[in-house]
Amino acid sequence: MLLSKYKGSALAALAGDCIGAEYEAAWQPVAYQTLMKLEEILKNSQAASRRFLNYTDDTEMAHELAKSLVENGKFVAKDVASKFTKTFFTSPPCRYYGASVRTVFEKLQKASPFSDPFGPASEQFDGQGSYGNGSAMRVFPVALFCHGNQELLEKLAALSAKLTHVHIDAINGAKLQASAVEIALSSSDGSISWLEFWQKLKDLIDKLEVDVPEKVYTNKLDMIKELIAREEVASVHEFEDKVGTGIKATEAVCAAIYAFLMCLADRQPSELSSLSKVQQVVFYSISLGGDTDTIGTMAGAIAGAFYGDEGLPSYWLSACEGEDMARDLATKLHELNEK
Ligand code: F2R
Ligand code: MG
Ligand code: MG
Ligand code: MG
Repeated sequence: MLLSKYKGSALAALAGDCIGAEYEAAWQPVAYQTLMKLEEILKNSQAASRRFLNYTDDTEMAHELAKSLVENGKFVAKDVASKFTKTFFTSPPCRYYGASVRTVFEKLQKASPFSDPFGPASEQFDGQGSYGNGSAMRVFPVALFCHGNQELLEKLAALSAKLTHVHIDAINGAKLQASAVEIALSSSDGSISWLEFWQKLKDLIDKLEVDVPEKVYTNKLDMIKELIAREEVASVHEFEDKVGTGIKATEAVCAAIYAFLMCLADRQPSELSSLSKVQQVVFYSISLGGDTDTIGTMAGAIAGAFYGDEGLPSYWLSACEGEDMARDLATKLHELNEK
């Protein structure tokens, strides 16, 4: 069962990125009908037209991080920085990296062989660091690598973030997202309520934000609880207004968590009822709009870790570039964790 959860996490993360990327530039809610139309296309697509959904920076960086953890059996900052940088400069334009992170890779490349892997990130935005969601979008392999060791998970989530993102919100976003995947790996459908899941995340963020004046995650998690608990489902516009779906880690990470918890609470839209639970989470997260590939990949990583890979249809996965790599890395991370 644990192997199914590892594969579920990596494969649903991939599907969330590949499917979400179809809508990322639209910056508006995605109608359920649009997503169900894509579902029909995927279901009926012939083998010849398979793998037409490209993954983006989210998956590319997650896979490089996973490869490094697998090859070294531990987190090696210079190696991850080297893999991120080499991939950035050799990947096709369809990866759509964040606008400012290029500067980090240019500086890392200039200072090769990566003598100061954390230096360039700490110079971003006049020393403030990036608060983009790039730290969290790629972090799920850390959760798979550290499963059962929360202290190590938080340490490696922070270190992997700091290679490109040193802003406290980006670091805490990576810790929160990785912890959500860990809670999902450690529990099962029926064994935990949405409120218990939420409470575990709230306890963590209370600890992480104890010295953070703004407490953005604390406030957004409280808002998420309020929205899920109330009778009327929030419109996507209300959600965008109160929590957000944008490029900030504080928005996209909370949106992914909201989508997962809404489905765990059985409050998913009836339009998606013919789908498996993992599919529902991925589609629901994308329907929120905004940074759809990133919200989709993070919601997918949590949902796949919770429900396993059984609910992921082969017609979804065979449409996605990177399926074999995702499967292989999940299997290797599982083997490593078993040792
Ligand atoms: N870049 C994209 N999507 C662009 C859409 C492309 C579209 N498909 C098309 O056809 O055109 N997606 C990817 O970027 C996000 C992850 O970004 P990351 O790695 O966090 O990058 P970066 O550059 O560090 O931050 C992103 C932007 O956030 C703003 N920002 C961050 N920190 C800031 C600060 N301290 N002060 C002010 N602004 C800050 C800047 O605008 C950055 O450029 C994911 O969505 C991934 O999918
Ligand atoms: Mg992306
Ligand atoms: Mg907004
Ligand atoms: Mg994105």
